[in-house]
Formats: sequence, C-alpha cells, structure tokens
Amino acid sequence: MAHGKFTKGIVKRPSWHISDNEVTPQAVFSSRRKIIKTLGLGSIAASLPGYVQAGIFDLFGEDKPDFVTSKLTFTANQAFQASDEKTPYSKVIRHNNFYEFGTGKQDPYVNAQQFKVNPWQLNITGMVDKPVQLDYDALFSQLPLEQRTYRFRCVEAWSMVIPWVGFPLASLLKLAGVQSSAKYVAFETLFDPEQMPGQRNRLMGGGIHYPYVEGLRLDEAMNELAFVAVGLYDQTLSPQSGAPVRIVLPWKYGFKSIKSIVNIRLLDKQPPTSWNQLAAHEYGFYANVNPQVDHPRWSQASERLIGAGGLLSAQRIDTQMFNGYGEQVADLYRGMDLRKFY
Ligand SMILES: Nc1nc2c(c(=O)[nH]1)N[C@H]1C(S)=C(S)[C@@H](COP(=O)(O)O)O[C@H]1N2
Ligand SMILES: [Mo]
Repeated sequence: MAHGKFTKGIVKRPSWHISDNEVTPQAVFSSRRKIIKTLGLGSIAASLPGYVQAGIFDLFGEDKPDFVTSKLTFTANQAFQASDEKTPYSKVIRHNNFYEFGTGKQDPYVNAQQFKVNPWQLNITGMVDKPVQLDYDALFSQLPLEQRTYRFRCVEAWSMVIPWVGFPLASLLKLAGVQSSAKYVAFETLFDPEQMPGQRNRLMGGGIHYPYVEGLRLDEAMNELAFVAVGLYDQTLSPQSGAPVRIVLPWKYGFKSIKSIVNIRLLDKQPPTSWNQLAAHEYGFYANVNPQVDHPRWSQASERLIGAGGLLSAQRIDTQMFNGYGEQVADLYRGMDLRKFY
C-alpha cells in the first residue's frame, strides 16, 4: 500500500496482530472461509443469540483474516477519551454490521477480507465553494489524525467502546467551503456488487436498497463529536469496520455511522436514509440514542456491553440519553419532540 508522508517508518501488521499467538497461513484461513460458506454458517450465526455468535469461530479455533492493516501515527485527543474499558480489538473486528457483506454478525469478518480499499476516492460535492476529492493517501495526510475513544451503541441494544483514529467531520467539510444555502449532509457508501455480495443478493443484503445512504442536519455534522474514522486502535480500518473511511456519530444509533463512504453531498433538503427507507416506523432520520423511546419490537432502556470478558460475560448496562453525550449535543434538539423525531 502506498501511503502519504505520515506513514514513514510504517510497520505493517495483519489486522489480527493483537491476538497473534499463532500464525495460520492464508490458505488455511481461505479454506475455513470456504467451509463456513459451504455450511452456510454465516446465516446460522445470524439466528443465534449474540453471546453464542461471539464464540462461533471457536469451533474452528482461532481464525485469521488475511486483510493487512497498517500502523497509524496520531495524537490522542484528551477531550474525548471515554473512561470505560475498551472493547478488545479482536471483538471489534469480529462482531460487525455491514450488510453489504451479509447480515450475520460474523459475515463481514468472513466475507470482506478481499475488499480493495486502495485506490479509493472520496468526493465532497453539492453546495460547496470548491468540490474536494480525496484519494486514498489524502485520507491519511490531508488533516491531522487524532484518536478518540467513543461509546458506540447499536439500535439492536448492544454496545462497544472503541478508540477511533481520524479527524472531525467539520474539518473535512470546511476544506470544501460549505455554502450558506446548505442545510443537510448526505453520505453514500461504495456501490460495487462485484466486491459486495450483499449488493448482488437481496436476501444476503438484508433487503436494503443499495448503495447504503445516510444523512445529518448540517449543525449535527458540524458538532465537535461528529467524526470521520480512518482507523481504530492504532491501525487503519479493516474492511469489516468500514475501510478505508467511515463516519462515527457516538450519540446516535450505530446505523447512522455509515461505512466505506465515497460521496458526501451538501444539500438544502433532508436526504433519504437507508434504514428509514427500509422500515420508517422503526428507524427515524435522527436516530439519537434514547432510552425512553423503545424500538417497536424491543426496549432501548438497556444494552449488552461487549467488553473485555469471555463468552458469557457481556454486561447489561443502562442506556444513557444521547449515549451519554448530552452535554455536547442536547442543544441541537432543544424544543424538538424526540418521540416524534426518533
Ligand atoms: N455501509 C454500511 N454502513 C453501516 C452498516 C451497513 O450495513 N452498511 N451498518 C451500520 C450499523 S447497523 C452499525 S451498528 C454500524 C456497525 O459498525 P461496526 O461494525 O464497526 O461496529 O455500522 C453501520 N454502518
Ligand atoms: Mo446497528
């Protein structure tokens, strides 16, 4: 991989380096993936409770992805370091939602390893003074990289604590010069059915109309918490986590944090969003974490924190309003009925 100047003295490590007790040759991993595919284990895993899913790969021993990540250089932003214990890297990359690679929690880990993230192009267009194109290297060199540890809460009532590496979304938008007529920001994931099996197969893709799209009000996008991630822990992102570039919005349900983005557009109208299009009564445009507004099919009052413990040790904790980030974001929603704008 050709990186920008930040990567001087780069140390390349496979993305599983944190648990590199034994090395499985790629051929073995690939054959395991074939076994898993042949058995249809991805879809079996999807139907199992989360704590069983988390251990499904134990059936095959310690499995090894073949995607190679690279070490990043960054500064830790002390203003954004959740005090909570971090979710181990091995779990962050093995329990994912990325329906382009299947709907099971292990499907992205299994199916995304060959995903090509370089070359890449991220375009910022629409109501801007000068459209911006960032190629792969520019994603890592255009803006100073910082690390922020955020709580991350999926609408399915599980959560993690993840140290992301990236830059504020506001800094990126400022590169393009947002015009005063712009009121919303729309995001779009890569559309590449050849690489993303969920985009070829409606069942595998969970019925989503691809490309996956998301959006924010401009003031939400400019909030200091809104983040663009190009890495997690100290590595570039693995495909299953949204390589090479994704959005992270810690006060909103995880589906707003769109992965592997290629387009950002500044608009004067609220853009459509994928989960809202799929089931509008269940998933709103705002999707702020709110323990008082239940999902029609389950409670949002608590969540299963995927932490450092073993198979059965996931903790159940109370869910906090705005996922605990009310100090930073509550003002954005003053006077709004958050039951109506869920
Ligand atoms: N393009 C795209 N982005 C996506 C998704 C997806 O299926 N496709 N899933 C979303 C959901 S539901 C969640 S919870 C988070 C999961 O992020 P993680 O796998 O890094 O924890 O990604 C979000 N971004
Ligand atoms: Mo989610």
